[in-house]
Amino acid sequence: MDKDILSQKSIDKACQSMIKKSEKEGIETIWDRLENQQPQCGFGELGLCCRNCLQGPCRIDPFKGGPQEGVCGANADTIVARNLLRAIVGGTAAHSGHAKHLAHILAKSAQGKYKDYPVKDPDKLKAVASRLGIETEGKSIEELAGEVARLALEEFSDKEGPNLWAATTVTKGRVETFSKLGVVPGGIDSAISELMHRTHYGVDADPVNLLLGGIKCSLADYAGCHMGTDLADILFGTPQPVVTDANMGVLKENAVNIALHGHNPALSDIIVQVVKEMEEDARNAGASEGINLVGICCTGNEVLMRHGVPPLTHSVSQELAIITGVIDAMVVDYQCVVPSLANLMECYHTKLITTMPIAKIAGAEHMELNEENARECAKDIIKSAIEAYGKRRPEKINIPDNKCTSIAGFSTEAIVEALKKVDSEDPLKPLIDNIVKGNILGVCLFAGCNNAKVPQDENFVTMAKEMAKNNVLILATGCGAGSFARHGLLTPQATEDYAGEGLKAVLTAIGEAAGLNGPLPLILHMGSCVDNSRAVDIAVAVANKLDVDLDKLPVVASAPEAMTEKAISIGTWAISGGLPTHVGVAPNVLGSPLVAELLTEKAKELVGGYFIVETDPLKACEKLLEAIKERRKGLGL
Ligand code: SF4
Ligand code: MSK
Repeated sequence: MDKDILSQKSIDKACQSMIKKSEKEGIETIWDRLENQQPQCGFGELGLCCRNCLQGPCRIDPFKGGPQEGVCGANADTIVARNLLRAIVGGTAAHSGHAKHLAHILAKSAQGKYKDYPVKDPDKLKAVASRLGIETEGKSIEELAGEVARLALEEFSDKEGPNLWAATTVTKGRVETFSKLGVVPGGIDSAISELMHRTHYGVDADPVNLLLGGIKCSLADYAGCHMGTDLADILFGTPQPVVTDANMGVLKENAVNIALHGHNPALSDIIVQVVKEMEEDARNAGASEGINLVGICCTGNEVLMRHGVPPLTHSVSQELAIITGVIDAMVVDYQCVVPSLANLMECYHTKLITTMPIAKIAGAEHMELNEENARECAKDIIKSAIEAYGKRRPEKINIPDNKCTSIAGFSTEAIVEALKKVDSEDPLKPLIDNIVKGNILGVCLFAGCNNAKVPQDENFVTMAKEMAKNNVLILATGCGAGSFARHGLLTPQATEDYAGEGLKAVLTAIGEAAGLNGPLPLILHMGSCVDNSRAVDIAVAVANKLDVDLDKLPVVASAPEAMTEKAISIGTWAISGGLPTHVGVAPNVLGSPLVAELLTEKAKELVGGYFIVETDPLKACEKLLEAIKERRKGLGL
């Protein structure tokens, strides 16, 4: 295949070699299906197609020559806004569904019913409990866990008053702004159902009111993300820096390779815990190197952050993992798991194992997680992978040798710990001083997915290098962080190679003080998609210390290859939190100039943050740097 065509699909060399292999073997991948879909529907792209009732589907003519209203009279603004809101509600349901699952586990753990899920981080449990206003003195860990879990589950209900996970984790200024706009969410499930209600046939038809509803639901999404992070840390431990390798070169021909994929650590963490007990079985089955766990997408991020499980690949390249011919089982929970994986089972020996009752795939084997007996379930799944090892097809095996060192595990707590090495009394001071002095121009959080419409990783890598050159401190989560891992950007060497002088000096000073004998990595990997909440915690701490609100900080966000509904809900809470937020893929809102203007301009007056839509990565950097400089000016820096 032509090299240019290849790099239009992915700039990751390992992925490129597997794309070539798939072509040779006549196997269809995500990029082929994207091509088969061309031309994609222009109405859909612009957000101008509505099928919210059986009188539709209705389409609005963007060129004004045809109908300007659907059968019910809904115009372009209403239809575009409603469609956007239905994406936000999808994202919110997914993030908070993940958090609710963990809350149930914590509740049962506290009752002594889920023995395999003891509290791993009692300090985090106490910190979360205190933040929520729970008295911690004189209570056992089980009592506290029970109270936190009960409160967490109440946060989904039709409760009165603000959602605690949102209200207790942002600045006072944000709470005031949200209250003034009437967008403070109560229960998360209530926010979800309210948004489904108001986007139903014949309910909310005012685009401004609709978008305010979208902001409210996105704040419920934020609450769900933060709860997801908190509860995962309580149950599985708060991440600390770990060193590992990333990319497909981590696969081992002589080991049983098991890929952990999806989002929730509820099963994957247990698999990591029991894998040692199964090594002997693997060796007896002929796998001389035992069992090799690897991660994909955000489940991969969860086990990378807490256990150093090597990240294999992400998002659009998940099919390519199977095409290596050595993945014996791909164990999936939920979210971002493409159904096409099952098609590959015809050509490869890999077992695709679904594990959640809400996420089955026709053609996959279903081995459901039973939390009452999680370790046994995990062992059964590993046994199944060992069986599959014996069915490998040697002629199909081709492991790319690309891999690079990666450092991950930068939870908020770990970052504060590293800063304490510089100033034990006042850990945020070195960070703030360097922002004030201009050694650090600002902070950028890179988040979100890969998207088959964008050459995989190209926007992430181009933008990170450019922002770092301009002395912007970079945080990353989700598949974006995975992309940086696969391209060697989560290393001290990347700091040497790409950081501007000011940033390099700061990362070196902190790294040396932390005993690393060199700088911190160029980019700090903070975890999975829900862990964007960790980045908010840092920004909120800095804002509180400076006594300004979040919308005054030189902090920006970017999802340069955004894809899922979850990315849309996160982007919406990021702008609501006051951040200029870049998206590198045009969202389906351009059919309404009014909605587009509300999101990219008017939002600034309402919440301080706003969307920047720019598909060119270098131009996007210019705009983000401009936004950072404007904020610095506002602070008198
Ligand atoms: Fe058409 Fe209105 Fe029904 Fe949408 S809700 S499909 S615009 S009639
Ligand atoms: S997994 S939501 S493709 S980041 Fe969180 Fe990656 Fe996006 Fe899924």
